[in-house]
Amino acid sequence: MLPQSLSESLGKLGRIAVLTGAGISADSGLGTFRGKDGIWNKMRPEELASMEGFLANPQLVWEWYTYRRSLLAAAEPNPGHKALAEWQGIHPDFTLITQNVDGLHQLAGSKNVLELHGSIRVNRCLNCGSETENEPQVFKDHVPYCSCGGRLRPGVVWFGEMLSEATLTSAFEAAQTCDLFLTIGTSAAVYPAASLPEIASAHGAVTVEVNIEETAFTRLADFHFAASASVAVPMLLDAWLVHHPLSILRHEK
Ligand code: BV8
Ligand code: ZN
Repeated sequence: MLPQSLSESLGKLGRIAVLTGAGISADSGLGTFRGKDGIWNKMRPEELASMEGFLANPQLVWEWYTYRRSLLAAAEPNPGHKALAEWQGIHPDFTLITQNVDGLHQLAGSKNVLELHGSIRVNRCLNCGSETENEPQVFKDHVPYCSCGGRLRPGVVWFGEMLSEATLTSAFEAAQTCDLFLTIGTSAAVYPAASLPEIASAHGAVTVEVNIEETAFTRLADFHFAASASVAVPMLLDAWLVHHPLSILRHEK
């Protein structure tokens, strides 16, 4: 049951912005990066998620992304992803920003998702810049190549790389103008994504953090929901619906 104060404030809040991280996909079977059994405990981010690491060992980096893509094949959106898609479907002023590259929000039905760190499903050519989601046809030493002869890299944002300016501008705008900011399943460790809940908090939005652990943002959050995203997010949607006449639009489960 949500605290009465949260439930009441949910009812008054018009503009909603949401930031998600790897934690929302944990219940879909995909690993997280930090925390007790995170990927970065076993491997160094600089080696696997940076251009330097890629140029030094493209085979290793492609092996890692190919492995993560194989996990995606078996991954389904969970109730956390689905509740966010439903919320957006009945409330127009709803911006979903994600650090995830897994595409599960889109699979759940979310629209206009702001993918701050790109998409693991995309291959980008280092030579001609073309982007495709198709299976590469040409490989040399286990590294895929573009039809133009250039080397391919995953279409994600690595450490030390700039994020898409348009995507980041939209994300900052949502954080600066929202009434309610939900930060879900992120350790709030990576910038500039981690600055978004800080910006929302600074301009007076109600901030709700959903995370099984405390994070660098917890001390700033108005509410910390210590539960799995696949349980907590549907509960937040239910609480919000109680105050919104739109609930008649909600299709029966
Ligand atoms: C940039 C590639 C300009 C894609 C990733 C010093 C200070 C501040 C910033 C910096 C600094 N030094 C360098 C920087 C900038 C750097 C940065 O922030 N570094 C950090 C580590 C200090 N940022 C950048 O480089 C960015 N670019 O700033 O450009 C620039 C350029 C040069 C120099 C300076 C600035 C680019 C950042 C993007 C990096 N790319 N990965 C991929 O392969 O996925 S980062 C990686 O971390 C992923 O992308 C991931 O999205 C991101 C964030 O991780 P989270 O999603 O939060 O996941 P995490 O595992 O950490 O946390 C999961 C959480 O879920 C946990 O809290 C856990 O408790 C919780 N959880 C688990 N299960 C559940 C759950 N919660 C709810 N329910 C559950 N069931
Ligand atoms: Zn090319």
